[in-house]
Amino acid sequence: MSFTGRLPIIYGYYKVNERNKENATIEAMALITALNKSLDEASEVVNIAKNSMESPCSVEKYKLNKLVVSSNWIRSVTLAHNTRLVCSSFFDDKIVPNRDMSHYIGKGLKLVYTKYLNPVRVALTYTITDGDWNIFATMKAIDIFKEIAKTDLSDKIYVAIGDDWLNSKEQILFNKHVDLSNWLSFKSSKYPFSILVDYAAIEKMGAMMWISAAVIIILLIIGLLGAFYIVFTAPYRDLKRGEINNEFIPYYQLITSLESNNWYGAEVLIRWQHPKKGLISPDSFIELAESSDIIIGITRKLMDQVAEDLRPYVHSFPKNFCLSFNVHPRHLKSGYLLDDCKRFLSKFPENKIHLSLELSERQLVDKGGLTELLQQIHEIGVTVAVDDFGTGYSNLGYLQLYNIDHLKIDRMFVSKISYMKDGPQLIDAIINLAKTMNMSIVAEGVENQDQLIYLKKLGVEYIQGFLFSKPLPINDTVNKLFKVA
Ligand code: G
Ligand code: G
Ligand code: MN
Repeated sequence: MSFTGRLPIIYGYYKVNERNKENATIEAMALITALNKSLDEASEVVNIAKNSMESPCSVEKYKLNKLVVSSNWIRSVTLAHNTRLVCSSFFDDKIVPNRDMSHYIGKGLKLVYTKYLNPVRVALTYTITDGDWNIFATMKAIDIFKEIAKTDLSDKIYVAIGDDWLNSKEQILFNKHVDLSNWLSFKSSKYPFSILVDYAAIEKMGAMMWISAAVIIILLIIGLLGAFYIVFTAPYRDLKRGEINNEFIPYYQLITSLESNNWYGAEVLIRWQHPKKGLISPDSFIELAESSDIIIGITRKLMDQVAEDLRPYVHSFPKNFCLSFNVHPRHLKSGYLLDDCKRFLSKFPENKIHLSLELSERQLVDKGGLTELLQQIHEIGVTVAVDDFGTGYSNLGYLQLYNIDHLKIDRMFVSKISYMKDGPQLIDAIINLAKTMNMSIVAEGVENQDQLIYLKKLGVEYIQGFLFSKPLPINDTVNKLFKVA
């Protein structure tokens, strides 16, 4: 049965069996109609053949042959005196005269095996008796079962004639002792036969179909879940692969010190050197990375890569060159951050490098247990910056609580400078706040002279932005640092 043929099964076991029961009834009724029709023909043929009783076979044989040829179902018609062959459309009475025909002769209907209906082995005979005479017609079992044999139910349907049952495989089952209580039985109103249907077997078949449908559905669900898993976790798995293959690389955005008129340091900004998609900006992947602990591994590897990048040049760096990393709260909570910082610093000569951690403003609020960690971090000379200041919550208590060293003014405030020159600006308040709290100030996103002049006037020391440097790969960073054209 095809898959779509099986689909209705999902309506349940009960429905399946109801449907099978209905189908079995339809098949059985069709079989009764077909068998009645062929027996009508047999009855007609033997009644005509009866007229040949008195004449010699040499004359009548031709008539018998004609009867058979012009019928649909009848394969032979035979006249016997008692059980002895007298004349037949099939048997040659001259070669085997007086042959015993009792095997074929029944009371009305009979199922017989016959070697004469080659290659078919089972025939159904229909006999009428007239005095000492028996006249019978034969039909092929295959002709009767032809249609039924094509259906699902063929092996559960039988034609019962007395104690003999005919199945669709052309076998006669004798004396079948079966408890018929769970069988369907249909009796012909015209001839002495019934159609029996093994309903228990049909129920079993229904159960099997139901189970196979359930299995198909379960497999389908598993397949779908698998597909969803593959589709939805693909970006994460790609990220993991990227981490393993060291595809995350540092870019450096140099920060200028207006006091020393030299480079103060650089912010490390991650990039993904993807083997298929090329260079990817963090906007496309950092959120996913930060949604699990993978951000910790990625950041740690990034720190290692930065150390490796810069170690050859560190002797020529301005004193206390500041390297700042963006650090996620997961990393803070992980318990590894302090060690990661120590490891980073250990790769450089003492006092050559100054490590700073950028924590975004909104990540600092309500993080229990942070005070101690930040104190330990300070103790090893690492400083802490609040990133994107002014975009998060306005609770300022934590600036003091955590002893924050630097305040990075978000570029949103810097970008407004050139448009609103008159009167006090929000950025003035932020700068005043930072000064009051003894924090150094880094202005982000400085793109033009107007902004630079304004910030300088307000006493901002550190400038980060495209005006001085875009985020650059290591080679360009080194070239810019040492002013190589
Ligand atoms: O580098 P870019 O200019 O595209 O930076 C976009 C955003 O990605 C910034 O908000 C920056 O804070 C963030 N970002 C860049 N590098 C890192 C990193 O190494 N770790 C984390 N957590 N965020 C980063
Ligand atoms: O971690 P943080 O959100 O501060 O990252 C700085 C972001 O600002 C990076 O995406 C960096 O590329 C971007 N940036 C740095 N300088 C400028 C600038 O002058 N103009 C603009 N539009 N973006 C900048
Ligand atoms: Mn930052």
